[in-house]
Order: sequence, then structure tokens, then C-alpha cells
Amino acid sequence: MDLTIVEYPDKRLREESKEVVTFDHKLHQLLDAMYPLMNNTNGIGLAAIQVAHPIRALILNIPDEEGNQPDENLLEIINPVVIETRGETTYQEGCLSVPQFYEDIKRHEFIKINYQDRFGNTKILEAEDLLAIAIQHEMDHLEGILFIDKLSYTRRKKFEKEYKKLQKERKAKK
Ligand code: Y12
Ligand code: CO
Repeated sequence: MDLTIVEYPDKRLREESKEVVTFDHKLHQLLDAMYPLMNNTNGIGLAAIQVAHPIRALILNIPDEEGNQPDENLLEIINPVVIETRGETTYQEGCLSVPQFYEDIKRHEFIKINYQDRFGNTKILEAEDLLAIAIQHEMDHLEGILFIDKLSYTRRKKFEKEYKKLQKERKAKK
């Protein structure tokens, strides 16, 4: 399966992702194709909508203390629902759909979710720190929300100007 990352300001990123009801080979094929794309771009999280599949599925691979991302750390999260949150934390986030831009974003420090795995089995996950942040970032994608939507008015204005310039430079390089 050939996948490419949809980049801001593409309107497809603004769609609300649909619940996954069929846990079949097609879903597994999509998840399997998302991994290499995420790994090859140094990503730690990717939602299906970022590869033009607006379904409630996301993958994560949080680096360990040495900065490695072994396959054992891979997480597939389907149809997640938040059941508990606690605390507040700020982290400099980036997104594969908004290349070359990073900004401090406030999130919950702890999150407990209910979700399904690729076979439709229900699971519960308690997460803190970077994993909790990544889950919240990716779950926002399922609602068509990007981390840049959380910037102040002035910061967003500055971002739009800088991003347009970057896009022009990237186009010229191609
Ligand atoms: C903390 C903060 C954000 C998340 C969401 C997942 N975000 C990512 O995985 C971002 C990856 C990323 C990778 C980049 O590197 C390449 O594309 C090679 C990158 O750099 C450029 O765009 C040049 C930007 C973002 C989880 C946890
Ligand atoms: Co993102």
C-alpha cells in the first residue's frame, strides 16, 4: 500500500474520522503500511487521517531512554475514548503534517483511555509524560484538530507567515 503524508493546509486534515467497525485485513494492511512511513520520517505518532484514511486509528512509537524506537514499543490504538485525565504539562510538539514547525503546547500530564486493538479487542491504557502527550496529539487528529489550532492568535499569525515562506522554499527545491 502506497501512502503519503497529508500536509497542512490540506483540508482533508480537518475531517472528523469515522469509527472503525470492521477489523479486517484491509485495516491491518493500512496499519502495517503506516509504520515504515512513521519510522522513516522520525515520527513518534501518526493518525490514519494523516495518510488520507479518515478512520479512528493511530499508531505510536515512543522512544526509550536511549532514544531508540524498538518495534516492541509500537502501539496501535483504534476507536480511543478518554476516561480520565489528570494534571497539566507543556511539551514542544511537532507533527508530520506540519513539517519544520515546533511549538510548546499544554496537555494533560496523565490520561486513561479505552480503545481497541487491530482485532477489535477492548483494552485500557494509562499513560503519562510523552506517551500521554502523544495520545492527546493523535486523538486531536481524529477530530480534525491540529496542534497549531492551540496557539495564541498572534503566534498563529506568525506561524502562518513562516509556514508559507517555508512551503515556498520547499517547492522551489523540488
Ligand atoms: C510529542 C509531540 C508530538 C507528538 C505527535 C507526533 N509527532 C511526530 O511524530 C512528529 C514528527 C516530526 C518529524 C520530523 O522529521 C522528519 O520529517 C524527518 C519533523 O521534521 C521536519 O518536518 C523537518 C517534524 C516532526 C507526539 C509527542
Ligand atoms: Co500530528
